Amino acid sequence: MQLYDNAFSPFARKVRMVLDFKGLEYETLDGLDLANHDLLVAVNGRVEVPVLVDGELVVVNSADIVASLEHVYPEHPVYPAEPATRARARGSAAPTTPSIRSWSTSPTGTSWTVRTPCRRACSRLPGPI
Ligand SMILES: N[C@@H](CCC(=O)N[C@@H](CS)C(=O)NCC(=O)O)C(=O)O
Repeated sequence: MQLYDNAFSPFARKVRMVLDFKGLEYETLDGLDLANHDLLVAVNGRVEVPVLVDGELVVVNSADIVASLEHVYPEHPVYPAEPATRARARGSAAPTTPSIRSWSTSPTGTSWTVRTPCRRACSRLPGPI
């Protein structure tokens, strides 16, 4: 299993925490390292980390990666079993993910990334932090 990762990405960190909790073995690749840019583009047209590659399965977006891991590797569950609690747990992550203003590094430099709630538009404010 291969994780397109980045040390500064809270989304990638979330996926690493789940992989570690489940005791799964994986390799990491810094997807935001310029040297790996083409590799990242090939697996995620949004050019974002994290991306999980598990054989033929390629999953992007941290919440979807966690859901996929939970489905494929149900041992050591990270979601509550009880449906209402599970729905609340999953829903609690949803409002923060699309609108987060994150510090991010990329092949084009370090920037603030602002995402709109619909996640269709993404603009960058100029200048490094
Ligand atoms: N909704 C996505 C957000 C992923 C995201 O924003 N990743 C940032 C790093 S924290 C990224 O790869 N940005 C690309 C860039 O800065 O060029 C998720 O939950 O995985």
